[in-house]
Amino acid sequence: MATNRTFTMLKPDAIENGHMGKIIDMIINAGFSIKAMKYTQLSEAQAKEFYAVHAERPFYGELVEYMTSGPIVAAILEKDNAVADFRTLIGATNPAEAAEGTIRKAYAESIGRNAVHGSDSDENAANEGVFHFAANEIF
Ligand code: IDP
Ligand code: MG
Repeated sequence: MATNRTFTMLKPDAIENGHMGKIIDMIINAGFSIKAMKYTQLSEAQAKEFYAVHAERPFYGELVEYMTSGPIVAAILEKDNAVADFRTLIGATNPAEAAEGTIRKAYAESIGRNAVHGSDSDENAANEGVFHFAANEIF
């Protein structure tokens, strides 16, 4: 995957709260194009593997439980400077600290239930994309 791509998930709280369409609209309006997308639910094993980097953190169990609690939308997005620009669009992890106009400011419930995931590096974006999508699902 080229470095102009990032990976996102609309998390279970965003779907539950009916924000799927509005968040996808914000993403497209910010200039990202959708290269892959699916509506799915993570298994416990998938959520544990996806967030393995946080395995030692006190919130890991809660995070896995939350991320498997309902459907998500997974997507690969393309734009110049995708990883950094998408982190700017989603805002800080804690919505109390997220800037006006960001997705988390508008839709996150809390630091844990924060509506959306965004990759933190080109390397992780590539790995996370491959984790969720087969080659023939990426355009
Ligand atoms: P990020 O999603 O902004 O990159 P990370 O630090 O990578 O934030 O944490 C991954 C996810 O773990 C967060 O998006 C959030 O859902 C959850 N999380 C992070 N910190 C906390 C916390 O202090 N309490 C509960 N959940 C947290
Ligand atoms: Mg992160």
